[in-house]
Amino acid sequence: MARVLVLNGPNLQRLGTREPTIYGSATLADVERDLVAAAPEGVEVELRQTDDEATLISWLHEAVDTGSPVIMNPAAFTHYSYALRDASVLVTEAGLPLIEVHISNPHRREEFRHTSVVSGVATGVIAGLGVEGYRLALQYVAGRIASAGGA
Ligand code: CA2
Repeated sequence: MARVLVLNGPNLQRLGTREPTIYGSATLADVERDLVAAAPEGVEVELRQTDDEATLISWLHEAVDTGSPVIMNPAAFTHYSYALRDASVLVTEAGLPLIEVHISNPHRREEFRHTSVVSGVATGVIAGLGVEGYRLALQYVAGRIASAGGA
């Protein structure tokens, strides 16, 4: 059984409760339900959220240690956390995919959101497709797992 970690950064536990014009009305629990339902046989999805940078970094270390592919919405950490970038490098250097997901398209928003310090070290980036972006990321990751022969 391969495990995919779906990691979410600060304030995303509030998803679905405000700013619906930007983020839609789905909650993180809805996203989790959708991903678990979409996961092919042999792929387990574990969704987590934290407001704490150190915790998010420790989860990336855990991904390296357990060989788990990562789908990550770093939220506001995206724009300034060099520590998160460094931890993301560890994931991709271990040969594991790390897909950066944003619900909104940060490039259509305020200037400070136009910079991602994570994108340059991520395997790929999905932005602006709403919460569907998580499922598209899972589809890609599941394909990578399958072509690697599972695990
Ligand atoms: O578009 C995204 O997914 C973001 O990563 C969301 C972050 C924002 O800082 C990034 O620039 C883009 C904000 C997460 C806040 O989450 C909430 C969503 C809805 C309601 C309340 C909080």
